[in-house]
Amino acid sequence: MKEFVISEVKAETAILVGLITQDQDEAKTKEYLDELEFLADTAGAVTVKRFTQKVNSANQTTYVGKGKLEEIKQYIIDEEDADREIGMVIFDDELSAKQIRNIENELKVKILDRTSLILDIFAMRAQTANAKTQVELAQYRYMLPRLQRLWTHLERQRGGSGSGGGKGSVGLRGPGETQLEMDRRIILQRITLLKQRLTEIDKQKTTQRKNRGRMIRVALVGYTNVGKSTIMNLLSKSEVFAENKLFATLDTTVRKMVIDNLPFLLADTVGFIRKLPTDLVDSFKSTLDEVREADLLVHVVDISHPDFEEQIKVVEKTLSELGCSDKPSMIVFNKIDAYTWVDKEPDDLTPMTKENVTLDELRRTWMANMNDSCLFISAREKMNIDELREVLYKRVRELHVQKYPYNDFLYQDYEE
Ligand SMILES: Nc1nc2c(ncn2[C@@H]2O[C@H](COP(=O)(O)OP(=O)(O)OP(=O)(O)O)[C@@H](O)[C@H]2O)c(=O)[nH]1
Ligand SMILES: [Mg+2]
Repeated sequence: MKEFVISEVKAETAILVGLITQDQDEAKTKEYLDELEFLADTAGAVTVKRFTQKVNSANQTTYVGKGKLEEIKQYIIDEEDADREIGMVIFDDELSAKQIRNIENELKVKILDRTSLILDIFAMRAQTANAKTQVELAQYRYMLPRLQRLWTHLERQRGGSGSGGGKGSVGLRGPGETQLEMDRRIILQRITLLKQRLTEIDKQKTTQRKNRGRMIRVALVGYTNVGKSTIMNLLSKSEVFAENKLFATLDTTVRKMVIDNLPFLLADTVGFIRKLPTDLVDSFKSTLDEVREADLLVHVVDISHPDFEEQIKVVEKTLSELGCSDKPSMIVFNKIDAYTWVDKEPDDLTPMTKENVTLDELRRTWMANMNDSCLFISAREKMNIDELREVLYKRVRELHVQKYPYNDFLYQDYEE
């Protein structure tokens, strides 16, 4: 099978490419590329250069315009001449088969896009059979339309050339085509098998979940790298892997928690990210079941991140795609220790920007917006953790009484 796009990323160098469009101004593109660089770093690639281009929309055949592609090509050649090999070029948006093929032909290096890079990280992170199966399925789903389009294109070439022996198809027809068709069939078979496997795992998980008894289920959700696992570890004294990399968590971990005699379940889940295709989210269905079946969502936000407001929107959008918009929820603003702002002098009359907002002002605004159902903590510095426990206890208890009115535990508690 031809290995394209999805390939191992070692300690190589990378060039990043993004577009500045009507929907994505220069500042936004910079933020996206910062994130893409972080993703590349997580995958083990060092970014050496960024290219951006102002356009109305992405070029259908080469993503960037011809001139820009030429510029990138020249850069790669110059670097190679100076003995600095460029390992790959990573594009910030998902590329079509056609775009990949054209760009690859031109640049002659490995081409990745945001999606294949994320999938690469997922593949690296996957630990359990469940996660591995989900990632493999997602990778094939990514590959299939790209193969298919390649194949349709050859098919059309043959059709146009009359009785099969026409020009343009020499060397491509026959074995080439069969090979692609075979690849496609193998991938389809593999997808079916993986889906069956996931259904099996799903069944087991559903049984496991049923056996969990009458307990309220709380899920930590949020953008990647906001501190979900750190909070999980702190609250449950468990040892979930947490680090300053994107997608440290791929598998859900569920821990039984007890606060003041009240037992409930706390789940740590995979982080969300921008520009993640919906069908990819779908591959992680069983991971996300924990979110779907939760009674309470604790949305964790990294308040020290300059884009935290957009991250909140992305998470809310993903949650609504999962049909979870109406669930009881609360927001936990984490990393208050790392929040910074620029103080304005009293006589400074330039307009306030978001960099000038103090933590207190931010807190007041959000408390008002959210009817007080938000909290400000630092999981790392253990600030306001008792408050978090208290609020969690209160919310879980309310939900518990609603859901299991005849629970023995609560009766006991009431008599006290
Ligand atoms: N400054 C600061 N850093 C924190 C805080 N909480 C977590 N971190 C750091 O943020 C990074 C990400 O933390 P994780 O707990 O792995 O985040 P996550 O949300 O589980 O991330 P994914 O699993 O990748 O989605 C780690 O380096 C943590 O040490 C905090 O309160 N303050
Ligand atoms: Mg995590």
